[in-house]
Amino acid sequence: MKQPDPHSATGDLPPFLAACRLQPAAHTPVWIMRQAGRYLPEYRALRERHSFLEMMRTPELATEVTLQPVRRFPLDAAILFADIMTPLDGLGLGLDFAPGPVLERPVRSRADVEALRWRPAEEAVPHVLETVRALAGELPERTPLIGFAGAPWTLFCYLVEGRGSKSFITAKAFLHAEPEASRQLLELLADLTIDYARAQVGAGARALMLFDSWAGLLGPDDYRRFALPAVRRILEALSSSGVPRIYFPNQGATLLEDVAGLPVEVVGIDWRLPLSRARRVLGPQIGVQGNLDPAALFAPEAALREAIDQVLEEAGSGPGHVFNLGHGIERETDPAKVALLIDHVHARTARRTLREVPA
Ligand code: 1CP
Repeated sequence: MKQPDPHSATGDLPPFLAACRLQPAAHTPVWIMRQAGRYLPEYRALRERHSFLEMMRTPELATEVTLQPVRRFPLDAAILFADIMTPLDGLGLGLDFAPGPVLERPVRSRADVEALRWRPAEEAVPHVLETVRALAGELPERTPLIGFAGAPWTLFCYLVEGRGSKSFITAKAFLHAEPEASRQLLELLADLTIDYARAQVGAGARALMLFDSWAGLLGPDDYRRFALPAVRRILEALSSSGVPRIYFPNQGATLLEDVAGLPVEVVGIDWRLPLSRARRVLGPQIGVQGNLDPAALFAPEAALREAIDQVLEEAGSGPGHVFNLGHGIERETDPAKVALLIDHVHARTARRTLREVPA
């Protein structure tokens, strides 16, 4: 397992890791949720010849797709090309993508929960760890690899619903009809995720992100009863991993008081909540990641620059901001706008946090 970075005392950390540690960085680091994907012509070209599952399961292809955006843009981090459902491939529920996750045999009863057995990542998804090892060898030192997993509640949504949904009403109904079996399933998903995340760090991931895309479907009481304990257990278990932990409770503005109590370095904020307000709730010990509305990338250049400046202004001049979109990039986005975004953030924030140069 990786030790904490020996350069942390010298200010020589890559900007992404420095920001995650709330240390001054040479510039505000940028990466983009879903940065490897269909808005890139080189992704679409590969995707014409291979299914999404095939791309994820083949280390050469998954490595290539992870590197595509990093070659094209001066991004400050890479994110493993996989899906939140990938580690659940080993549960034998008949996982496919069309294009979102679809399960042949969703979990619909207490008996279904009790029948579930998970295997360690090294056995169930060795190809993912092989991809992480390949990437750790190929990526430049200044471009750390982010490993990731789905948070238990978000995985629960797909496992019980069996596919994507706006309301995930089957999954939410199961929480209320079978609270004990639900808790048991969330616990199992936490155990599996701890193993999967540790394995990614062991293979060379230098940060870990937990995607709780459907956190905002729960009111604060249900979030506290069901989703939060499983997230807390994962984050606590990963405290010894030596890498920064990022938690993204999507549409979680009303949950942030609870999130503020988690053992986490950075919280991802969706585009609905200004970063200054998130910072006030989270306090000075937690960094923020986000949160440009992905729709801003469709604005004319001048308006896009203004929207970026607005996010930087909201983030404030202190350390602990990782620039990102407030959710995944849209497929119709022009890659030239992504280049503009990254250059603009880098130019506007260059050394500002180190020497307080006036803008
Ligand atoms: O057909 C294709 O080309 C596949 C489309 C696709 C891609 C490119 C899917 C199916 N997943 C991915 C990759 C992916 N998914 C990454 C790779 C790294 C990156 O570049 O960011 C990551 C981190 C994810 C995470 C993911 N998958 C989340 C959490 C983030 C979020 O957007 O909230 C969720 C909810 C999923 C489920 C999923 N997988 C794929 C789709 C289209 C979806 C969403 C389905 C739905 O809306 O319910």
